[in-house]
Amino acid sequence: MHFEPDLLEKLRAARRIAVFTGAGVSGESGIPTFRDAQTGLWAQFRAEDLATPEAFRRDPVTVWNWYAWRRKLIREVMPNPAHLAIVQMERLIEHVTVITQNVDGLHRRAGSSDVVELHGNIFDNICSACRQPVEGIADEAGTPPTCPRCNGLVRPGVVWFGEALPEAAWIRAAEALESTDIFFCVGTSSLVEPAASLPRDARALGRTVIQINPAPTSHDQIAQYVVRGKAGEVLPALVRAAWIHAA
Ligand code: BV8
Ligand code: ZN
Repeated sequence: MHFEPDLLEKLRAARRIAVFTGAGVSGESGIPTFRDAQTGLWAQFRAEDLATPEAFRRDPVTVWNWYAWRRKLIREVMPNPAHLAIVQMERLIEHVTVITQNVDGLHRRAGSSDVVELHGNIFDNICSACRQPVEGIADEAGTPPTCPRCNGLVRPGVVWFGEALPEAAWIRAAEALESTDIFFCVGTSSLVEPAASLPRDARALGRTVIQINPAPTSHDQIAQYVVRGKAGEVLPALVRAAWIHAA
């Protein structure tokens, strides 16, 4: 895989790197992306129609079971070479911040030490009524458990469409943009706001923006570099070309 020499130069000179990731980074672990058609039982649903407070209010059992199916799938897969290449970067430069839209927790499982989960984590549970975290839930399929404090229905601790992103996560993402030299945009269709504004903000701050995606996206023109390919192939090759073979 060939990379532009000045891209490799910029990576070698970088002290701090931010890696903004979407569902495409977990694709090679076997987790379907949102743009992929849902499979099996869930084929007739669209993620956007299930990942909403209204869907949970209307049909809590179906929404709870969709998450139980996803949680089971995620437990059975492993981080892939894309996640691992990002961990390897941490050992080669001063600091790497992962800003992820993914709720699957695979960056942390791979070993990334600074992960901002913009849309929460699918294994967290909160009460849909009092919003308190609920620990120790057996989160298999069935009906949603009830909150020990107020008896409200328990729901996954993720950000649904129409809900605000966690303030703390948004602040950490903005801080990462302030201090980073390089901003990778990997495996995201950049359709979901406000996360999709981050690559634009990074470019406006004068950061080097590198887009990695096998398909064109609306953010290609924001990036100084667009690498067409799979994250699990491009990221390991880029780490080797920039830092390993350079030595
Ligand atoms: C908010 C958690 C306001 C849940 C998620 C109309 C226009 C514009 C915006 C809106 C609108 N109507 C509503 C909105 C706002 C809405 C939004 O953006 N909607 C979109 C659909 C238009 N946003 C929200 O509602 C947000 N909240 O705005 O609140 C507010 C403010 C204050 C106070 C109150 C309210 C909340 C958004 C968060 C939603 N939750 N996830 C769960 O997971 O169950 S988002 C969910 O979808 C994922 O987390 C992910 O972020 C997103 C999908 O995006 P991607 O990650 O990019 O994945 P996708 O499948 O789209 O693309 C995959 C990419 O990978 C592709 O490009 C593909 O080519 C590439 N790829 C494939 N294979 C590979 C690969 N790349 C590399 N390697 C490979 N091997
Ligand atoms: Zn409660």
